[in-house]
Amino acid sequence: MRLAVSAAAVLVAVLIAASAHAVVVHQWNFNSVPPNGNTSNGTTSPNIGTGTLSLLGGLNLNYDVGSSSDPAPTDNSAARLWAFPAQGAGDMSAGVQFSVSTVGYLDPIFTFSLQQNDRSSRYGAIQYSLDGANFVTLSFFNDTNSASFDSYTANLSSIPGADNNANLKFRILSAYELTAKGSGASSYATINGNYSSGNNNVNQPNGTWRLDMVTLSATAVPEASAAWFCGLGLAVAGLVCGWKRLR
Ligand SMILES: [Ca+2]
Ligand SMILES: [Ca+2]
Ligand SMILES: [Ca+2]
Repeated sequence: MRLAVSAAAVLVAVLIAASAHAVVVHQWNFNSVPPNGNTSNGTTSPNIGTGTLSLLGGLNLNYDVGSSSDPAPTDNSAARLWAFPAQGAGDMSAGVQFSVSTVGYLDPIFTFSLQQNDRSSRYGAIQYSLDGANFVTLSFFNDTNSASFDSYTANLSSIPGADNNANLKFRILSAYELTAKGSGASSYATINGNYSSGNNNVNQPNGTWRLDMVTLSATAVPEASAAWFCGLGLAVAGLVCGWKRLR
């Protein structure tokens, strides 16, 4: 009996190892469905999964050319965030929030591609929430090339509360230089030193961020382990029944 249990445990371990790879659970590529050949329109509905997006701090959203990290061959849009707060106001309040349930999944990793124009805040923060209400700042980022989309990652695989969590949320927020660096100005800093907030003017663009390929990857809770525990429960029940019958 003990030998059979050990063999079964080894088999289950092998099955779990074989099935434990990250998959995309939620993703936003912001591209029109179906493609319509116009990158100035798109959608905030996820192309994978059931997550939701919301804007924070009075931001507006429209669409512009997307990131090269998006494999879409045509009609690749990014979400263009604009109407950021005035200089010296609204530190860590303006940005975008993603609700990304991990029910049935472990070890979530949140990634996105972001282009920050040269009149926007070069500093930003990535926050997460396990209860959907209280947010923790995980890291800050500092853009050094306003022309490029850059990839950012928030890895929550070492935070057990992020697993199998219906309330998991992430925020990407603009931040003061002092908040992000721990030194410098208590206001927004840009790459060219010319911060510009408020509504967008096409001829004199204000600060904008372009966001694309927002992705929540995670590992499915191994079904093999659930089957194993179920089988173990039946085996124990059988032994108890058998033992009672013998008495
Ligand atoms: Ca896109
Ligand atoms: Ca489009
Ligand atoms: Ca950049």
